[in-house]
Amino acid sequence: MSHAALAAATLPFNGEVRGACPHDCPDTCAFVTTVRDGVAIKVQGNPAHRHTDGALCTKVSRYTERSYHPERLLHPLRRVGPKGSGRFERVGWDEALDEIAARLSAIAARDPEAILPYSYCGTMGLVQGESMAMRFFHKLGASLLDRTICASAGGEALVQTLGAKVGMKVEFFAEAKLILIWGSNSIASNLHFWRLAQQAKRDGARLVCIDPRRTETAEKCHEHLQLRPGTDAALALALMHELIVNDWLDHDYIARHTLGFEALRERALRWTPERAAEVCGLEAAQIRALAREWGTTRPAAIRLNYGVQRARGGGNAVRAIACLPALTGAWRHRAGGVLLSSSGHYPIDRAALQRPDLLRARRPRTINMSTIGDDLLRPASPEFGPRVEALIVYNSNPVAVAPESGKVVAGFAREDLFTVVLEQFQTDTADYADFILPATTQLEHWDIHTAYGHTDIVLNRPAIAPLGESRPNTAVFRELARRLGFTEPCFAEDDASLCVTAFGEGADYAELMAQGFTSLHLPDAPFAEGGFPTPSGRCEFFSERLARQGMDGLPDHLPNHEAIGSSERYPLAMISPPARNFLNSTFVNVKSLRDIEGEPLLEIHAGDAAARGIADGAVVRVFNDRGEYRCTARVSPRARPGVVHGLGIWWRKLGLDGTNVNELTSQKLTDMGRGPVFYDCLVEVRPA
Ligand SMILES: Nc1nc2c(c(=O)[nH]1)N[C@H]1C(S)=C(S)[C@@H](COP(=O)(O)OP(=O)(O)OC[C@H]3O[C@@H](n4cnc5c(=O)[nH]c(N)nc54)[C@H](O)[C@@H]3O)O[C@H]1N2
Ligand SMILES: Nc1nc2c(c(=O)[nH]1)N[C@H]1C(S)=C(S)[C@@H](COP(=O)(O)OP(=O)(O)OC[C@H]3O[C@@H](n4cnc5c(=O)[nH]c(N)nc54)[C@H](O)[C@@H]3O)O[C@H]1N2
Ligand SMILES: [Mo]
Repeated sequence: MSHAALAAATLPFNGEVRGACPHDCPDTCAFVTTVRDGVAIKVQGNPAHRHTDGALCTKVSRYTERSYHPERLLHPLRRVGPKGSGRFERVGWDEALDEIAARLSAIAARDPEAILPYSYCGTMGLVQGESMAMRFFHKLGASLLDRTICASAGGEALVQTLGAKVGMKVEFFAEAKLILIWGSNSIASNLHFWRLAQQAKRDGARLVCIDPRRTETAEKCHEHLQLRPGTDAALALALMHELIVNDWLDHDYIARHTLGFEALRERALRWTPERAAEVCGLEAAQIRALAREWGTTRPAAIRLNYGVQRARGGGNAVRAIACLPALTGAWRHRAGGVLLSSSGHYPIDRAALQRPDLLRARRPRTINMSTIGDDLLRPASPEFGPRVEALIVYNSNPVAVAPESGKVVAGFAREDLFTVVLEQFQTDTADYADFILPATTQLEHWDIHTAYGHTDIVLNRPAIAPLGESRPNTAVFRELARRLGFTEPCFAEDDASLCVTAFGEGADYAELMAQGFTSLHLPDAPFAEGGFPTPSGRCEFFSERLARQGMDGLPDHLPNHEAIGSSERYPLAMISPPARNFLNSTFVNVKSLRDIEGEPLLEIHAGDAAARGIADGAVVRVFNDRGEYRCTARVSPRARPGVVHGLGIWWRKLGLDGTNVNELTSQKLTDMGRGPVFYDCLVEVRPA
């Protein structure tokens, strides 16, 4: 189907429009928006899409409340007060774009690498994400951004072990007889997988949750291993130990489809359940029992999620866990194996979308988004290059979500930094902008979506006209390109056409237009006969590529940067997983959802609370050398002794003292993938 057919699709004044949930969640739901007299009146799950199964989460079923929110940004704004004061005046689009273009041109004339884009997954769409924006920054020669803030440690680990971000087809979890839910609060952050796990449970499967927090998911599993944060690799190695000594191995699968078993065997034999139990804070008997289950149940599957890889050894942990299915030949069955992310299955034509050829011979430096605090404060130097002079933020709220907020805020507060923020709302980040440009929401623009928790493509058609003067991200970069004199035809491509460019011949657009989604054609059991997309074609227990980089070729347990017991002043380990009714920092400003969450909370074990004279509901100071954050203590059976949970990610300005939990997190990085270590953070807590 040509893009003309997509573009010809007009906005209905009345009717139903098929779309896609844009949020950063494995489920990527297909939804249907009901429009009456040009107004979206409700958003519902598309009943025809089996992964959505007609049901949306609480957050997205309130999507119209977000789109029509009284605080939606509807006009371009220019700063009038000091940086961060949040005081702005209304300006016209032409005035805003002319001034932004002039500022960027002047900086680019000196050194385009002084300009930095900052974006993440406010929308997961391929069009409103990195398409026109990347073309613009490539042509400009701006610094590149290493987009590491969420998943790069685990992603890199999958690439090194399985060959790509690939795994089981999610639908077959329903047929498994044992499911390990590992580092995932599925009920909160992967709801549509949880429905499949429930189906498996009704059919007799055992569910085991591995999580330092007793989450709502952990409560509903048969078994919960409440380990210390950042100790998963030790647990996985001890499971291997037991598989080996009890010979619960698939020798044929190992011989034909894996690499490095002998070396892994030697490593794993050093990890007795007793040794791992000591590290993990578990009982050796629990580890033995889990190994027996994994070794003797067929089919057996692991729903691994990104919670395990937000600590120093996160990459190694994912590598160790990803080895478990090959050891037992679990991959032979379509309901066996592991799924962390399915995003590597999609044939996206990124070169066509992002046009890296526009860089020509230039090779701009790359800045890691997870250390944006330090990088904004860094002076020019031969190693670093020029000081960052301009920042263009879209699809992200770094002042709230990036680690070590004290530094991030200090960087954004630089009066000599020129900051443009494309946003739907006046977030903590938008407060620091020189210009805020109002962005459309998913109901108002075209996009096309892959998923990381299933294997369908979902198309998003606009259901209503843009509210106020808001514009899609693509429109802003097209206009800036024109003002900077970029004449390549790719800067004129419209959004419907970009949807087609994303996959070209690789997707069935007629089906996408007709039903809103289309499935990739993949085998049910992708690695039943091996065929891993690694260099060796095998599941790589030992990775030559890692060894060549001077790293350990085998997975191992790496203690946290800030391991429990390593500091006398800060004895408590803090993790900060998402609050169920927010999506990262998105939805925090939707009052009905904020009312459910109540206020920023710190969950703490009764023993730890009593030792500090902290009563349930008391306001506490949570602090370390990086900063201090005040919130309300919830003495809670969800916390194990020694571990506290600062549920995220509140807007700073909606918190008790204008900060949030990232005031405490560090800019240290993971072992692989240069990722952040949000869940590797020691603190102390006192009554306020
Ligand atoms: N409702 C809701 N859904 C979301 C999000 C949201 O903010 N809210 N965020 C979305 C995004 S961006 C992502 S990346 C995913 C995140 O979802 P997940 O990939 O599931 O990751 P997290 O929510 O970070 O953590 C999941 C669980 O891991 C646990 N955990 C923390 N540290 C460790 C550890 O060291 N070992 C183990 N085994 N477990 C640990 C946490 O307690 C938490 O219960 O969810 C997406 N879905
Ligand atoms: N302490 C702690 N910190 C964390 C985490 C944690 O677990 N603990 N999780 C981390 C993880 S996993 C992630 S992924 C990051 C998430 O960090 P971000 O990707 O920054 O996610 P959000 O906080 O949801 O902010 C996205 C912003 O994009 C805006 N947006 C949405 N759609 C559009 C659009 O079409 N155009 C424009 N211009 N803007 C749009 C939204 O309004 C929202 O303000 O946070 C990380 N930070
Ligand atoms: Mo994420």
